[in-house]
Amino acid sequence: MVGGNISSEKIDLLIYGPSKPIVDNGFSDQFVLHPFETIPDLERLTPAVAEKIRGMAVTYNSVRGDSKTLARFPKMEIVSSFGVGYDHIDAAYARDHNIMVTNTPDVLTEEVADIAFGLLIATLREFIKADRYLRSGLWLTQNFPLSVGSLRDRKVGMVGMGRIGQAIARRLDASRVPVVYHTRKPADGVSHKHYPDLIEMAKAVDTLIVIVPGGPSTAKMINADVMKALGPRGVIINVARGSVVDEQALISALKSGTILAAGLDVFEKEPNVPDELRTMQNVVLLPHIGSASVVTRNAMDQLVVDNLKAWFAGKPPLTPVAETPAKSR
Ligand code: NAP
Ligand code: 8YV
Repeated sequence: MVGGNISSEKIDLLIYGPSKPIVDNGFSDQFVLHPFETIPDLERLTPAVAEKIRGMAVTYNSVRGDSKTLARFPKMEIVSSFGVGYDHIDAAYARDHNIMVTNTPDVLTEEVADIAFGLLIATLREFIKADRYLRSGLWLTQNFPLSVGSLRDRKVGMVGMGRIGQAIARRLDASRVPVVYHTRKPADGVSHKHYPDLIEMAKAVDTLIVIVPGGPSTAKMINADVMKALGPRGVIINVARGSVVDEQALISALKSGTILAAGLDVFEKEPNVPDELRTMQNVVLLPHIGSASVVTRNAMDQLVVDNLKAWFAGKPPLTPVAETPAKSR
């Protein structure tokens, strides 16, 4: 089925999260926008306004569409969320309460794959250490030591082989790096070897690139046993969610030499990153920048707007999440 009824009545939207020009300026005067930037801000929302809200744009995952939040809006029809990952939205609650949820897939796929591939090379070839070495003047005294890591002798196990996983695999294929993958079921149209068992795959490779959704089904799936199976040449690249890797187990494994190195774009309690990680030399740390270019973030913001506009024009949403397919309403 399709979106909300079209009428001359004004449509009240909650804009929840940081202000974004594309969102703030993206709606005609048929819409009334109610901006609330932070979780404490939302506490100031009056029941009289909450009663009128029919749609919600979640502009960043620093705010949450959990069941308690969604329950405040009796007339809510659609939550249009920023980001392909939507572990900050209670999609099961939304489904059970006839609320459509949309996300922003595809428009960020290649950008995130670039970051994953770049992070892998930066970790193996020690870009950050080499940059610091040059700046400190040490190159004047001797050459930078050869990197232990190289893409040339690696075999990569992808944890997740969806849109972004496949885009990363394409980059690895072009670089002649052998790739296998673990998911719950084999991915359609993917010719790489599938491992239904993560530990078995970790034993067979020396590098893991993690790109699965967050949430309960993947929580801490990269645990101490997986790290042990990966072994002392092991490298872990996490561009998925911090929740997917057991951060304490990772710190121990990096310290003890159970694995060699890690490249991380995401962390358990962002933006807080444990001091132990921040002081380690065998990690490359990025502040969750997988999709963070102007061009890609603009495309994501636009899709947040376009999903709401399609819905309130009586059309199917452009990118509904799996829990609330367009036909479910
Ligand atoms: P997608 O197309 O839905 O792919 C998800 C992949 O994960 C599928 O291959 C899926 O296969 C697999 N998967 C899901 N649950 C699993 C489980 N319990 N065990 C093993 N494999 C599982 O999603 P996408 O567009 O590639 O995005 C993936 C995730 O990347 C997002 O959800 C988000 O968390 C993260 N992300 C991060 C950034 C960043 O800035 N760092 C940017 C964008 C996205 P099966 O269903 O067969 O298991
Ligand atoms: C965003 C992401 O930075 O799309 C995702 O799942 O992790 C990133 O693109 C994040 O969603 C910010 O809200």
